[in-house]
Amino acid sequence: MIKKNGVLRGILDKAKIRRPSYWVLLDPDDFSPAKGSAVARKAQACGVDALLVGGSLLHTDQFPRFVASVKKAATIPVILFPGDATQLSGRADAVLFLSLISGRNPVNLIGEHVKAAPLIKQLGVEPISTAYMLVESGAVTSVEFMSNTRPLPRGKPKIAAAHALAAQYMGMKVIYLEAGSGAQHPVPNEMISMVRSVVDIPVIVGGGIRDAKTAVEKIRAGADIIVTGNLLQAKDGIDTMRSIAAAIEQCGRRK
Ligand code: 1GP
Repeated sequence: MIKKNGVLRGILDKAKIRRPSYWVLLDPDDFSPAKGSAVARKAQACGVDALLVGGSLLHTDQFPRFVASVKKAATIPVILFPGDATQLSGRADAVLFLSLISGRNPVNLIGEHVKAAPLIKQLGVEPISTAYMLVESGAVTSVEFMSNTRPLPRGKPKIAAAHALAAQYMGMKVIYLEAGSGAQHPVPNEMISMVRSVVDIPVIVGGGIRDAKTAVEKIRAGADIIVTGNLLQAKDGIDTMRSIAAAIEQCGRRK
């Protein structure tokens, strides 16, 4: 049973004892609501700790139904990962209240938030203030294009660390280092380490992670939570997800 407004507490408690987690992103454009239940069940059976739902640009009009069917099938937290203020549902346990702090586009820094806030209150979903930082990853990603922002240069970890520290000082609760879905290169280890060394809040890392070895590297560099998305649809994706979950669990036990 997931405690009402208890998702952030759970994330902070795990991070405090350096127990890493594995989250999987479900894009509602990739599956029908009915298929969403099946996929959620499969992911949970792999040992995934939470499910994210959302996308930079959605074509489907089935978002609320998709969230409802994922929530019905899963006992792990279902967390919204919205590309904009239209991607909300009262059925989820929490919503990453994302401010795209790597960019300078006011729409993604505060604009969508003003539209979303009253709805989030009405829906009763737990908002988790998240410093979302897009990192250069080899090619233009959907987030980069849709947000009309420039990602952080991957060879400049100090710039990333300064952003993360500013976010912590502004009161944000988690950092999300994002290479973008389908990224050619994941977020560099050096950048994760430098961000980790300046902030006390949990660090989520996603984009372009396709195997357990890479996931473990990111955890060792300082990530608290690893996110994969596309893997779900890859050949052998479920097996890979199972091995990532096991490797991440193992990292936690060694600490
Ligand atoms: C979530 O964007 C990621 O942060 C998901 O990326 O689809 O490349 O795993 P992938």
